[in-house]
Amino acid sequence: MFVTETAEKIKSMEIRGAGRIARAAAEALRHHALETPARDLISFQREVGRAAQTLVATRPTAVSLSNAVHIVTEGLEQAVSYEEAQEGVISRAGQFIRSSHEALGKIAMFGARHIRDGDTILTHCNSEAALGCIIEAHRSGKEIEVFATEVRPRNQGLITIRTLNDAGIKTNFIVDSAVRSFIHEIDLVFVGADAITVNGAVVNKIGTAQVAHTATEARVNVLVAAETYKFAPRTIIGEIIRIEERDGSEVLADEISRALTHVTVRNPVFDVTPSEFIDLIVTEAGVIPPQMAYIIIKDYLGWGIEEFNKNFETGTGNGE
Ligand code: RI2
Repeated sequence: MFVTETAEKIKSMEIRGAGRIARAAAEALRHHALETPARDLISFQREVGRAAQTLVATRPTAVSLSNAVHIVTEGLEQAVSYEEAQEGVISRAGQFIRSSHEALGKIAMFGARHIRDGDTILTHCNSEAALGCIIEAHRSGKEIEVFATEVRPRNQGLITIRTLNDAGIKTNFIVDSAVRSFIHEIDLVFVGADAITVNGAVVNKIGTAQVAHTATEARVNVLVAAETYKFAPRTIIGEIIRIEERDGSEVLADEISRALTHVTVRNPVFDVTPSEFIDLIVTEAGVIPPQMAYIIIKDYLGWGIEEFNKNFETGTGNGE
C-alpha cells in the first residue's frame, strides 16, 4: 500500500528533508483517498485517520510532517458525505503540495536578497529552502562561494555539494568539525529548519547549534530558510519538540560497537539553536526575526491554542 511504502521510505530516510517528507505525506494521503476501498463516510474517515497516524509516526521531530497531515485532513471529521470527505482530502493535498513549491520560490527570492556579491556562505546539511536562496543569488549574477559540511553520520553534505556543483557554484567541502577553522572566511551562514518553536528556537540537523554558536561568536550572521509549515503550533501550549534519536549503527558499525561492551553510541539527529544565535528567518510570508515566531504560528497556522481550547471544553485536553 502506498501509505505504508511512503512511511517506510520516510523512516529509512530514502525520502528526507523536512519539506520533501511533508509533500510526500500529502501525496500519500491524496493517493490513499483515491485508492482506499472504504466507500462510506465513517470507514473513509477511519481509513484516512489511520494513514495519517502512520505517516506522522515516522519521524517525530519534523513538524512539517504533522502540519502537512493536519492541513490535508482538516475538515475530514466535519464532512457530511463520503464524496465530500474524499474530495476534501484530494484538493487540500494538491493545494498543500502546490503552496509548498510556491513557498520555496518566494523564500529563494527573499533569501537571495540577503546575499551580497562576493559573499562566502556556509551551509550545514541539505536544505532545499536554504539552497534555493544560494542558487537564486548565483542565478541573479552574484559572485558567491559556498562552504558545505559533510554532515555525519548520514552525509547529506554530499547531496548539497552535488546540487551546488550542478548549479556551477564554487564550493568547498569540509568535515563538520572544521567549521571553527574556516569561520573567518565566511560572510553568512544559511541553514534550513525541521521545526521552529514559539520562542524562535530552530530545530535543525545535529551540529547546527555549534555552527550558529561559532558564527555568532565570530560576528557572522545566521539566516534560517523555512516555510511557515515548519513552525510548531503546539509549542504555544507548552509541547516540547521531541528530538529523534536514530540507531547507533548509523554512527558506528555494529561489529565494532558490539565488541566495545562499555560503549553506547548516541545518535540524536537534530539539535536546538536558541533564538539569540539566529539573525533572521526567511519564510514565504517575509523575512522575520526569530522573536516573531508566535505571529507566524498564530496568523499562518492558527491551530494549537484553538485545538487545545476545543479539547479542554470537551474534557480531553491536558488541562483536565
Ligand atoms: P528542507 C533535514 O532533515 C535537515 O535537517 C534540513 O536542514 C531540514 O531537513 C530542512 O530541509 P533530514 O531529513 O525542508 O536530513 O529545507 O534529517 O529541505
